[in-house]
Amino acid sequence: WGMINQQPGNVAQMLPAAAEAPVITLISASQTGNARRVSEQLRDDLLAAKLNVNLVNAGDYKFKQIAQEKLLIVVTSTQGEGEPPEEAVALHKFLFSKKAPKLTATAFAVFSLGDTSYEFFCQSGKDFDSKLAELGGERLLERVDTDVEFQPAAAEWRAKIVEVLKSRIPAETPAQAAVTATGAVNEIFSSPYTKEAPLTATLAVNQKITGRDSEKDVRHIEIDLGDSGLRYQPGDALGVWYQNDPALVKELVELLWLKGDESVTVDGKTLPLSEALEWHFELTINTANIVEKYAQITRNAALLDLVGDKTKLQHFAQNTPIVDMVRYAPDELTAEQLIDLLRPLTPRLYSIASSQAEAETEVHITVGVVRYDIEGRARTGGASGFLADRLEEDGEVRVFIEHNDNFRLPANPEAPVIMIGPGTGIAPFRAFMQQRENDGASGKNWLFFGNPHFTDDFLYQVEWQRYVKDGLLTNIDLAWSRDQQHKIYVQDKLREKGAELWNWINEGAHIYVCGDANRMAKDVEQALLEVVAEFGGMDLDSADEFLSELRVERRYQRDVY
Ligand code: 2AM
Repeated sequence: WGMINQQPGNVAQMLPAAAEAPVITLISASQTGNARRVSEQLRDDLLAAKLNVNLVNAGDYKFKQIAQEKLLIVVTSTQGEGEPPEEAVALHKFLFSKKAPKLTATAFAVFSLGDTSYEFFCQSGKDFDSKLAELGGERLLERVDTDVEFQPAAAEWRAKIVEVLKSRIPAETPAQAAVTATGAVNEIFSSPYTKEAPLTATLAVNQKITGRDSEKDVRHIEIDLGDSGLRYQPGDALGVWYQNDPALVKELVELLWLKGDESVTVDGKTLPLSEALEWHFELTINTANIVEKYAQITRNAALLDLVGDKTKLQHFAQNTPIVDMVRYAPDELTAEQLIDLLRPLTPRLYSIASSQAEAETEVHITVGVVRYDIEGRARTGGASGFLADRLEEDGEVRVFIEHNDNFRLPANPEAPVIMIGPGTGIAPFRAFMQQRENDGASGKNWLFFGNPHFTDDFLYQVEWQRYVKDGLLTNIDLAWSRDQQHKIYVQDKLREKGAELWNWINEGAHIYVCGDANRMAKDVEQALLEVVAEFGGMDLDSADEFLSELRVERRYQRDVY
């Protein structure tokens, strides 16, 4: 490739015949579907340019052969504290391990999706980009890091990378390109409803399922899909578009000495400011970027001070909703200035808590309502507040299905299933059990659940008890963290039951973890490692490899957030 670089005019002559032209491998590493959408668009662009491309999900990618790649594109998002999306964890681990090969024959490029409200913005993209270079790969194009509004930057980057790749390989006949591509793409059954064109559904049930004395407000929400024909599978998530609280919009508008009836333009449409704020902009989550922009507009001394200190700035942004930042440093803004400051509203994804085998035209979700207090003012999460407090029965809500092939029941109905889901992490396991009951799946099932108190926080208690009674749920282990002096968590239960867990794993069990990514999922993984090490008679490094193998075999799957 080095030689070809220096003689771009001779590329066609120096390469083998078109049929053997290097295939572009396009790895899609997606958490919420956005990276997947960008990857599909890029695949279509490459096909249109008559280039031979193989689009593969990170979880399906045979990464041990990565050194054989000639042209490698990675489109990745980031989750939690700078981690790669779940499906790319094994690939990421491999590249950062001692086993990573030299990539002297590989030219690569990385496109990175992220969210500036997180401290480790786009870290996964940065990791892949720097690691591929460090291993000897040649960077074809500079990486781009994007915020939630990624589409314009993605379109620009796609156009650039297509040009770069065109200059690298001679175009093939369209037929050849198409064959390779269709073979590689596993199209999910398509639905007319998407993130951009959601289904208007209605709220059927909104029931608080935590007790009166609980510190938490968790809702069981049932949404009626009507005769839409919308289909989903256990493991999928429901995307929910929401309306910001009109009272919050009013508060914000008044603090900025605006009226709310000013005309603004959003996506080419003119509408009143208040309506734009209610439906089109993120109002609940603040970011360092927004604080910085607001500091520049207002020239507020205290805010400008923060801008000089990244840690303090991040801390302030994370703990001060936009409206409270404005209250802290009030100013007069034009409607245009306010709109420019904000990020577009994005839908929230909730793990689906029902199986269609049972819920039919309904979809159920388990929503932990975000409620907190800033200087005596009650604040609620955007989507959870909308679902719990503002959406009336039969009220309209726009939804879509986000398919998640990285969280699926075993294909084999006899395989044992281990489910670890404290808090609202219980949701997909309710769907799993409904499905397994409907399928008459004979495999054993084991649930690990935890929450603060038995009396107030045992989500779906009656259902679990019935499953135990009917023999569908073989084992249930409960960790009530605050029902005794010392904390007990699901990972403690895992350690306690280590010997039996190891037996289940040897019998081919699939392990699923759902819930909090930052603390729970990490602590649970550590406990699993220790169990594997102790009862499998391995050191921790071998246990780590064992768990990676399980991941690759789809026997260790996580849906963590
Ligand atoms: P705590 O809030 O009493 O500490 C669901 O949120 C449950 O998960 C709660 O019981 C909560 O306990 C618990 N939890 C908090 N941190 C955890 C961790 N690191 N690992 C596992 N469970 C945790």
